[in-house]
Amino acid sequence: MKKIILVTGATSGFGKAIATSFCKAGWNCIITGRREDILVQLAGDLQVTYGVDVIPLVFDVRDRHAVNTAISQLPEEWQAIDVLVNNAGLALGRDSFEVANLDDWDTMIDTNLKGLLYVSKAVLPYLVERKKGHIINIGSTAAKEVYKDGNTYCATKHAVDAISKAMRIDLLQHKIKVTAIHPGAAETEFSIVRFKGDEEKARQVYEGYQALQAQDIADIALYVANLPEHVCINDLVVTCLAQANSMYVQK
Ligand code: NDP
Ligand code: 8X3
Repeated sequence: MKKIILVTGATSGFGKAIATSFCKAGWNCIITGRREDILVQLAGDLQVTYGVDVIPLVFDVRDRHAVNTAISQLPEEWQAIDVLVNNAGLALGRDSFEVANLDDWDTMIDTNLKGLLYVSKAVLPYLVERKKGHIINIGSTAAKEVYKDGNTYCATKHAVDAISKAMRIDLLQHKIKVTAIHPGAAETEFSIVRFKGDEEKARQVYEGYQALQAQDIADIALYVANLPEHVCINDLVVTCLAQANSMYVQK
């Protein structure tokens, strides 16, 4: 029987690469995101290319009701989820605390933290029932150190770090693994979203060094998900060679 993975934020970047890598490895896949056209197209492509089953679930992770409805109504054969990847997330703006935008802060907190909580709570009953499963939370190097003008984005990722540790303790009794993967700068749509469509500003973030690529994170997710039953990588920080931590990149 094929294993099942649910990946949030699969319309681009890490999520898309993770969904693709797991499908390539023969897993059935539940992919989620808000952009329905991209999600449906990706589901079709993955099914045809890799001969696995893929279902797209369109919801905004900030919408608790929509999250619950979509996940609780999964057909029975899709409820045996082996791995949940909480990946959907974003940064909005890179501004000093006193001028940063409160709406941006709300969106980051609602998406990166509350969205992750809503999806986890909705999926958990399926894992608890089977007394097995693996939750992989995508944090960031911004979960480990705060950098200038990163204020609330860093705070949401510190919260992902904390909640991953807390989940690990509480879910041990159900034999559920919890892994936090903390990537450094990676070339995805992340900076385009952060700088609200300013592609030139986004490009400059990755100028002068070889940043991580989405595939690097997908390879790592596939590795941690395929370890023996008794082995769990709890916390993993990964940067490109040019980056030492969230504050220092050698260009
Ligand atoms: P992308 O912008 O390429 O992808 C983000 C994904 O999140 C998209 O699929 C988007 O889908 C989804 N998403 C965003 N908001 C929502 C929402 N409200 N509801 C549902 N889905 C949502 O960025 P990355 O792949 O780089 O980012 C993925 C994760 O990795 C994020 O949590 C990010 O913070 C983290 N990260 C990124 C790093 C980087 O440098 N790129 C480094 C460290 C961590 P859609 O728009 O269709 O809803
Ligand atoms: C995303 C990477 O460097 O903007 O988490 O924090 S960074």
